[in-house]
Amino acid sequence: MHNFHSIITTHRNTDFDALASVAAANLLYPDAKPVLPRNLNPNVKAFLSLHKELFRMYAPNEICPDAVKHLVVVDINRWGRLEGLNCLANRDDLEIILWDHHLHDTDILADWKCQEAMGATISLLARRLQAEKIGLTPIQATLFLIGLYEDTGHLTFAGTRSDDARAAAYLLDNDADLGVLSSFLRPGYGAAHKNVLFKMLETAARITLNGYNFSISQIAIDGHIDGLAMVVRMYRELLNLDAAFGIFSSPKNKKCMVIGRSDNDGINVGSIMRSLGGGGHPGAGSAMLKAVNPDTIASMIKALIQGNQEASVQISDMMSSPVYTILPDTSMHQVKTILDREGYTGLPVVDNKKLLGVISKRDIRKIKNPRRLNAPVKGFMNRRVQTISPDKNPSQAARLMVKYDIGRLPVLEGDKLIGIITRSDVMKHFYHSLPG
Ligand SMILES: [Mn+2]
Repeated sequence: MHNFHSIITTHRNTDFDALASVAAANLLYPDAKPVLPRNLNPNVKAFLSLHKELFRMYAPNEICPDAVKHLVVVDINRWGRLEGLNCLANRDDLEIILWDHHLHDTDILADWKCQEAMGATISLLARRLQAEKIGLTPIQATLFLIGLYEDTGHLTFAGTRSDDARAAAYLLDNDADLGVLSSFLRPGYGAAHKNVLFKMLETAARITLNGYNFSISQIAIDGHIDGLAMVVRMYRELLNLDAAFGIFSSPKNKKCMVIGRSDNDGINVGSIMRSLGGGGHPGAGSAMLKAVNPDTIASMIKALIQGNQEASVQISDMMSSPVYTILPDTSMHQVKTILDREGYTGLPVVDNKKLLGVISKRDIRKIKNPRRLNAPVKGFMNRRVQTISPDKNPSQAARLMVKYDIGRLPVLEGDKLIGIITRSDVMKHFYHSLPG
């Protein structure tokens, strides 16, 4: 038993961001001793067994909690996720410092904290290390970059911030080793993983809801299998789904492990998992449920995705309205004049608010005989028009535009034209910071 006065700790199921943050905090608070939960992610365990001498860590049962007066918590903000230290929650003589990139559900009330929306906690700590000009060894820089890349999906997840990229640059400047990094970020794919993946491929149905394609696989497993998150990610990539969810039930201990991976802004796995009592980021998350039927969990996920969607942007919020339209008897000559004058590439043809077709500049260019320009537009317009309804979302509009190679979609309520949505409206939505 050690009577440490000052300790640094992090969450159970310790991932690389958590381990890296503990090691980085140790550079900022050299008097504090790192205390690591015994429950580690498998690749973290592999890393530590290889680097045992370099990162001296203590287990919670090796220290005496009563002696602790100064606590540094990294990459987590809830007492319940710490190991063996819950008894510290009610102490009022404890000074607490918190470093975390999770903003929700905080119940560790810190005396000082750095809690910011960031792709990884290690980026917050790296920013401070850089500012304080504290030197890093290549091994430290490598570990920190592994944590950063794991939590940000190599800087691609939606929660990634510019400070994450700056931290990555700083760690590369300090000789982070990309070879070592990729060997730890690509965990082993073994027979157990193959079995689970094949079961998922055999059983899971593709679900389409509000224009999103996702799947919910329900797989019974025998005991605990490490690395299921990797299998869910592989499955999502193989089937090119917006999101994939795995409900892994272990009938023996009546527990369900739920793991989600998403590649689409519209399906926020982190918020879905928080609703299920777990946590995570927009692109990745998990939850552990006890004594809940897997079918119930599957319908909860579906309901959450549906609910998520209803709250998000609809076509009616971003369409242009009213729409410049022309009547079916307008001559092609007039149509050409209007298109040139207004700078449109196409116009809907409408009679009494009812959409009859669409005429585009391309259609006019195809006319070789100039005398035909006197004929009405109804003989030239395209009557098979792709349309969209106002309650759909921008992803669905984008999909139709890509699929049919069209730059605008009339928005119909029933058969009435109520607006139009263009490729640039959709682009503006996806690139939140485009002007206009
Ligand atoms: Mn993290």
